[in-house]
Amino acid sequence: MKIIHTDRHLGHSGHVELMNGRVVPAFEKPERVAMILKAIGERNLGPLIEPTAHGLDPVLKVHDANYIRFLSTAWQLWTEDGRDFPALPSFWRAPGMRYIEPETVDGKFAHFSFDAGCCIVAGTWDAVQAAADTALTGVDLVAGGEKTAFALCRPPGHHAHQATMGGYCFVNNAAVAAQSFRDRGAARVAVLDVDYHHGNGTQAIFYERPDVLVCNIHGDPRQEFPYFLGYADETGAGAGEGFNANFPLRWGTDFGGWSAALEAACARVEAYAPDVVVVSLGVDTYKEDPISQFKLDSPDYLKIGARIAKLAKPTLFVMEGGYAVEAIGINVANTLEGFLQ
Ligand code: Q9C
Ligand code: ZN
Repeated sequence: MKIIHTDRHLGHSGHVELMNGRVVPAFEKPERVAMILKAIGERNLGPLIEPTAHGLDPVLKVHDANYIRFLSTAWQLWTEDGRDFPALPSFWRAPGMRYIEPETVDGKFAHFSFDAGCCIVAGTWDAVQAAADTALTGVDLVAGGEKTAFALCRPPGHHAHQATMGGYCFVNNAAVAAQSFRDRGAARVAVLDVDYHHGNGTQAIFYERPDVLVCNIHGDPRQEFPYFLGYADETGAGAGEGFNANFPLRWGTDFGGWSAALEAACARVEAYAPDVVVVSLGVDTYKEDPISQFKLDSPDYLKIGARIAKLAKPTLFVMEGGYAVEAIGINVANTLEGFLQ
């Protein structure tokens, strides 16, 4: 399996987030990728290849132009006022307020974000573009006939909406990939999101469309971020009714409960008969994850990979979350190895 990777993610570093009301170093950090590369190398899972440049057109098929313009200029706007430290929003819109893009930098950060999880530094935009190119290069490989590929995207993407960043995500790499598969001739694409957190952005982007099935297994939003999407009664709308499936699970869920949800999600994917599957691969379901509350253990990821392989579809893995840096490489490599066996 080819692994698509570039060191351009390293520019997105030295950033911060809010944890329990305090400013702390970001959990979503470059060391995550280093550990994944180390484990992949030790297992000989496949060659590393560099992403190729795809430009912004495929990104603009799922994101608003005003939002992408903001992302591309945010650091400049932040620093031209003399701020030489990482950029964070500290205002947000409440329901009932106007949807208007303000002129000033703090107003724009408020307009285009839903939390303080998307800190922007000098190298963030380049890393975000590189992550989208990484996913799109994976699409090239799988649309070109490879059975599978792993897009080692960083930063992750599944929390990003059409015009909103949040949850460490700026551009929705998996959604960009799913749309690109459609544009390259796939009639039906299934997104299977196994990250601990609900993939609210991916769900929202495809919610009214029947051509992309979105299935999510995640922490119950009554307890867990992103809180306001990911409930079981969200089944799609309009032409997309019936093409969204959520499997929320309570804090403390172990592999017994989690794998039952995976089986149900895989049954939905099989009934849909997609041409291709995009897996939003987060391993923050791991028992030692510092911000998550499920109880999966490292050997469980071999079984997850094997169950996804049983779908017997061309499959693009897109990296999402996972913050237990010591184990993230083992857990990702186990998933891919379980798939390949
Ligand atoms: N500051 C992904 O896994 N809230 N994103 C964390 C601690 C946001 C996770 C609370 C979690 C976002 C891609
Ligand atoms: Zn996550």
